[in-house]
Amino acid sequence: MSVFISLGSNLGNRINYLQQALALLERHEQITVVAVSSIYETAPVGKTDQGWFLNAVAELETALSPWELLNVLQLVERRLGRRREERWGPRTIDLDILFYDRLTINHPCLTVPHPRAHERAFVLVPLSELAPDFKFPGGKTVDELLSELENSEQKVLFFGKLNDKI
Ligand code: A4P
Ligand code: MG
Repeated sequence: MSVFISLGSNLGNRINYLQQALALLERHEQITVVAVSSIYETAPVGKTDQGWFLNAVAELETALSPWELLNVLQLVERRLGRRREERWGPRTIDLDILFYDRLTINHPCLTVPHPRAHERAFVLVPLSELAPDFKFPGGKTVDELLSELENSEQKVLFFGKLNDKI
């Protein structure tokens, strides 16, 4: 299955956390990292009194079910020192499933497609590098949603390519 995930970090050595998360996913027998976007430095959304994030999006190919994949993402988060304290608070690494093929899941513990992805520049900007024409459930493409956000206040600055930073 083709899967898109988002990666975010705003604590400690942020670039290192993104890189380590991808390395751990790549090491999993049933996960292949197909593509990784550039990294963007982004102003915090939701809870705004915290440090800026580094965000990226990756495309995975996996035979794992969505629930198995969620489990692996949470294991990786824990290995990288993620502590679940406050919702939307600072974190070493946050790994979210954006899309799992064309599947829709509505469960309190797993909502796919990610319910807030379409309104978040920190997701749409990196996603548009990998899949600009990918259609969201409402029928709009990544680039269409992005152009609707043009006048929003969300700050997303190009930070660099992962390979140039490590
Ligand atoms: N969960 C449900 N659906 C999913 C999914 N598609 N992928 C559940 C992953 N997890 C999913 O997540 C809480 C629960 O969501 C999990 O137990 C899982 O079962 P969490 O990672 O513990 O908590 P969280 O990340 O604080 O909450 P949430 O709701 O995932 O937050 P958001 O909406 O993802 O926001 N600003 C910038 N600039 N960059 C960011 O990366 N991230 C957030 C987190 C807020 N502001 C940000 C950023
Ligand atoms: Mg999360």
